[in-house]
Order: sequence, then C-alpha cells, then structure tokens
Amino acid sequence: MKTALILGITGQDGSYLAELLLGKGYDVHGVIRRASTFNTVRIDHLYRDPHEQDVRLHLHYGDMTDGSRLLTLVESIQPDEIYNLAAQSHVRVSFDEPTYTGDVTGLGAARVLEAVHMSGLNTRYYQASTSELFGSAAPRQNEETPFQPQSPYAAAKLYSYWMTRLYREGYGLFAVNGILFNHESPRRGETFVTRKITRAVARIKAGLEDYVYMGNLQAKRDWGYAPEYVEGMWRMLQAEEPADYCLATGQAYTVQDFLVAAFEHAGLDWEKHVRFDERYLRPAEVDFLWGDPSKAEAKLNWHSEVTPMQLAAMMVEYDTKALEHHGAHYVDQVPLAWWPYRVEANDD
Ligand code: NAP
Ligand code: G4F
Repeated sequence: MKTALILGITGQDGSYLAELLLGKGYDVHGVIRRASTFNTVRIDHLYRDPHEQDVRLHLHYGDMTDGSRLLTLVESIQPDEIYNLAAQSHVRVSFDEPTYTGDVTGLGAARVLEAVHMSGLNTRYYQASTSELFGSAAPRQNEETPFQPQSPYAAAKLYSYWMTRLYREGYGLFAVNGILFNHESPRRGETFVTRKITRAVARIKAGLEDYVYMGNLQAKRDWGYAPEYVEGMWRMLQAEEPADYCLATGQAYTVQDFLVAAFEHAGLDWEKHVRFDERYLRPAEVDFLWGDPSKAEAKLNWHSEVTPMQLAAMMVEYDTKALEHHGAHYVDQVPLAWWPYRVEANDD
C-alpha cells in the first residue's frame, strides 16, 4: 500500500484526488488549516471515525506558512508521494493580498521541497502549477511556451514552478510540475467564474435573485473537468522519469459563451439577468488561455473527455439540485460516467 500526503485536501482538487487515491488503495494523509468554522465540507463524505478499523484517511493540522510543521509531517508520515495543491488560488484576490499569496503559494512550495530534501526520503513531489503562468503569451500554449505572468498569483506560481525544477535538476528529486489549465466541477469554489455563474443561474431560476454582476466577459479559457485532471496528476507521479506536463481540453471559449450556455440550459435569457460591475475587473487580465495537451496524451495516455459546454450543463444541474435541498450543502457523488478512468483504476 502506498502512502500519499495531500496539501490542500479540502480544496476542489484535493477532495477529488483523495477519492481517487483511496479508491486505488492508498493510505491518504491530508493537511487542513485550523479554522473557527468547519472547512472540510468537500471531504466529509470520505471521513471515518479514527476509532474504526482500517481507516485510510488521516487529517493533520498544518499551514503552508509553517515550515517546521511541514518538515515534522513529512518526517513522521514518510509519504511515497506528495501532492502540493495548497495555495491562495484566486487571481483577483492575489492583487489585494500579494505578499500573503507569495508566502503561501510561492514560498509554501519551497518549504515542502526543502522538507523532502532534508528528510532524505525518496518521496515523489507534484507541484500544482498553472496555465496562469503563460499570462499574456499567445495561444495555443504548451510546455515550451515562455511564461509571461500577469498577476501576483502567477508570479508566486512562477517561483514554485522553478523551485520544483531546481530540486529535480539540482538534487535529483522526482519532482514534477502539472501545468493545468482551468478545471471546474460542482465542487469549484463559489467565487471562480464558472461556479459563480452556475450558482447564479440556479438562484435566478428559483426566484431568489434577479441579477448577477460580472466583469470581463471576453476573456477566453480552456475549461476542463476536475476529476479528470487529478487523474493526470497521479499519472505524472507514476511515470518512469520526472517531467512537466500541460493538461487541457484543447477547446477555448469566452466567459460569455459559458454564461450563455449555463443560462440557456436553465431556459433563461441571460441578457435580462447579467449586469456589469467593474470591481470584477483585474489590474492586469489574462485574455486567452488555450492549451495543447499533446505531450500528456502521448506520454501519459491522459485524455480529457468532458467538454466546457458539458461542464456548464453539469454544474447548473448540480447547483439547481443543491437549492432543492433547501440550500443545504451536499457533495456531488460523481456519476460513474464522468469517471472515465475509475474502473481501470480499481483494477490496478
Ligand atoms: P482551491 O479549491 O482554492 O483549494 C486550495 C487549497 O489550499 C484548500 O484546501 C485550502 O484550504 C488550501 N490552502 C490555502 N491556503 C493554505 C495555507 N496557508 N496552508 C494550508 N493550506 C492552504 O484550489 P483548487 O482549484 O483545488 O486548485 C488546487 C491547486 O491547483 C491550487 O494550488 C491552484 O492554485 C492550482 N490550480 C488550479 C487550477 C484550477 O483551475 N482549479 C488550475 C491550475 C492550477 P482551505 O479549504 O482551508 O481554504
Ligand atoms: O474563474 P476565474 O476567477 O479563474 P482564473 O483567473 O482563470 O484562475 C483560475 O484558473 C487558473 C488556471 O488558469 C488557476 F491557476 C487559478 O488558481 C484559478 O483556478 O476567472 C476566469 C476569467 C477571468 O478572465 C476573469 O477576469 O473570468 C473573468 N471574469 C469575468 N467576470 C470573472 C468575473 N472572474 C471571476 N472570478 N468573477 C467574475 O465576476
């Protein structure tokens, strides 16, 4: 049985990755932040009382700003694999909190890499790098495209990208960067644009709200489905040699395209309900991200299945059902059809 440590297990990707690894028989350790309210809603369905037998999900308090705690965790858990998904991950917020973002999203990765290096373990390390690194570089972007970051978030991720390469090339660590284009799901944070739209559609349809206020509708993104992308992360750490890979659908749409699809799926006229608010504009925008996943397809046999337009429909369906449950949160149980790799994974 392998042991994995997930930093950022309470996030969108962390929760799907925990499901995937538990399904593959891993012992999974996750780091959560101490908060005055519960912040484990995305993984509560995986949690079992530690007094039960054969519990394979273990949660530990920790923070990416606390290097000594990270070293203690690495040395005591001795993981075969570490997935560093922890970050202040919101681009707009990074303009308000640039140094905090640099600390958590940039230096945080260096703290984990140094902990692995100091421990002397043969732990494999996955760094959640991002298509935001490409910034204003012309599409389509792939592993060879030069980075032109356009936000404090992207600058922090640029640092963690290079630290990952440095520990690979300098110290021989099995450390990889997954350069992932936007990926979404019913578990996406509520202030990212796709989820903001699909929640608004559900609430407008239910008569709870009349309008949603949006920023730049002309930005283009390559939106994929998060469960498929966590499978790609795992594949990167199973490869014979460490290398960096882009994961993307290869299809790009404007924010407006996604918005129209979501409203139409609910039978609503978007023009009656969408208003502009400049507060959602960014000091610098990333206009066009459109990924080329050829390397991951060829070397990892990874392929995306769910298209951006299918995602819009799926997320509207979920948010509509969530409201029907009187607004109470419930975690989506991913339909098997959306888990193209699951059967194969259980056969491993
Ligand atoms: P997310 O939902 O925002 O989750 C971020 C995770 O990091 C949460 O578990 C959060 O904990 C944790 N975290 C934040 N600050 C922390 C700190 N100081 N110490 C410890 N943990 C901390 O992000 P996601 O969408 O799952 O993305 C996962 C990773 O991939 C992130 O690094 C993101 O930047 C990167 N990425 C995402 C995308 C995408 O489209 N989703 C694309 C490319 C790269 P709380 O729950 O307590 O806040
Ligand atoms: O959904 P977004 O906030 O995601 P963004 O900025 O692309 O970043 C996400 O993807 C990155 C990968 O490329 C990740 F690294 C990062 O952690 C995060 O997950 O915004 C998408 C686009 C932007 O161009 C934004 O200006 O939507 C535009 N937008 C228009 N109106 C809006 C809004 N974005 C948000 N969040 N809210 C709006 O009202």
